[in-house]
Amino acid sequence: LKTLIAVALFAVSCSIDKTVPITQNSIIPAPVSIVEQEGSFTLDGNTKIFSGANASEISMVTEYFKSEMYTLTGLQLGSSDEVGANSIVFELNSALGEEAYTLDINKEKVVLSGGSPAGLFFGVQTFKQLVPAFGDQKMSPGNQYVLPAGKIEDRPEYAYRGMMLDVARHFFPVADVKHLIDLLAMYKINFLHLHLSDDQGWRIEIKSWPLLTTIGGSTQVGGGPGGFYTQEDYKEIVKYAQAKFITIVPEIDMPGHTNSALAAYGVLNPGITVPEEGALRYDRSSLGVDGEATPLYTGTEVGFSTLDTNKPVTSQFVDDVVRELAEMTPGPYIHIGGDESHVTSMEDYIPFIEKAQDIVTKYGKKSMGWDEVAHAKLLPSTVAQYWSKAENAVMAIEQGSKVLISPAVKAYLDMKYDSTTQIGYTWAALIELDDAYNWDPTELDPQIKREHILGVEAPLWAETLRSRSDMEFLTFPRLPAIAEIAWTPKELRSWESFSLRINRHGKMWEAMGLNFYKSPKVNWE
Ligand code: TNX
Repeated sequence: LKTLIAVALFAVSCSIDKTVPITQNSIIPAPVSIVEQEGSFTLDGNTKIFSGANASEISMVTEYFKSEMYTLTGLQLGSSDEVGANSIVFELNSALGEEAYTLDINKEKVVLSGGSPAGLFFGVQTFKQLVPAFGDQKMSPGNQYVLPAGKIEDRPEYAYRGMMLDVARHFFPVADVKHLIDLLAMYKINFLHLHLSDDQGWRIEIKSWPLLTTIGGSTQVGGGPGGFYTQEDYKEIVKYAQAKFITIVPEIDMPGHTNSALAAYGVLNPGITVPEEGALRYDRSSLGVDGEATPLYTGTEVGFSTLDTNKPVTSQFVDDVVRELAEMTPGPYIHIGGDESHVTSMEDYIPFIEKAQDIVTKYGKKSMGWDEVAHAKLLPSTVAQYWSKAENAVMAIEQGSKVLISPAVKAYLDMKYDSTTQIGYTWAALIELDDAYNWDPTELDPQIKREHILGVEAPLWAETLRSRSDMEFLTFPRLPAIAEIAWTPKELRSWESFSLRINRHGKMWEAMGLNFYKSPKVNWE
């Protein structure tokens, strides 16, 4: 009889409060610590935001929170200047690390504390994932959402959690980049690296070298019209990303991967009239190794182009490009590329990289480069991006540099999921969702240790991409897997848990109309 009563009571209590305990959440990336508290918090039309003494400093986050809540639930939350029942309190707590936050949800109120506005922003991402809504609600002040009570303490494992988008092989307009930024913010990604130049296209306006974009930006892989960002466009992207606590890392790939620059300013192409004679300060006919004219390139080979590293005009070119880029980039890094310079001799490559690094320093920035740059003498502030060779990463570490971890075999978003994937490459690996999840930056090479690692970045190369929808398909659900590797300490990660949590994200992506890969490794029902 006792058991019967217990079962009956349990059934009654379940029907009253159907909230799943907070420990059974679907938060990605998984937070560092979660403890249950009794009861639940009801978010409704009367819930008020309180941001006390720091109101103006954190208004960017509270305003963002309100607009996100509106999209998610249809509720238009107001503010209050006192903490009453049914409040969400936002506060800064300098005892927490900059990107750390705590989220305390109890019956009466929610308290979100952040080490900085960035920490609060990441806490908002967590809160959003606890609201039982996918954004398809009708706006109604009567809507109610029950959140399980509990306390979350959270902070990122790595300072750099990034994605790279190749806008050179396929040009993505500003709206697509903003859309991607919105998606990255959900997973607490804080750097977006834009691969702004390659053989097939130059995508950023450089006012002192105008033909880079007018000629060099005029096509892309497959021969489409290409495109480029004006400096205003780029600043708009930077600003949009800043509002989501994402730093843009611009890359100009040099001295290889430069055919588009050479098509604009190589051996002078017959038929091209150089405009504005008065504006010309250098001999524009000679960035390349002399000999032949360099046509635009729309194929997908790599490693065939190089700047002539020995010409003074080349140094001037790098100086002008880096200066203009640094002027419109508030973030700390300029990426100088340096990969696959197969037609540059080592004796030319090394001094070129060192020179480029000096120019970046001169304009107040730190350099990033693909792992090959470790052949040069690196400054300790330079970051080497490990994509292919652990020995290069180790050479960088031995010089005192930090490494950014992007192994092609695990982190490349342009690899196919399996042999049937319609777009993408296979040269490094097939990368199923569990492959993208089941690895750790500290386990790639015994000489690459935790303290050498700045963070993790997932690059999306775009040779096989044609649209925003293609970009979404290769990025989701692998990007959340990489985001969890970068945010959540290794001992707290498990594929079994991730594969269950991702289900709810799939539902949300469906509601958003996102084109994601329904990996057979996950039960999406
Ligand atoms: C190698 S990764 C490249 C890129 C290609 C990519 C395609 C790297 C530093 N270089 O130029 O787009 O493979 O997967």
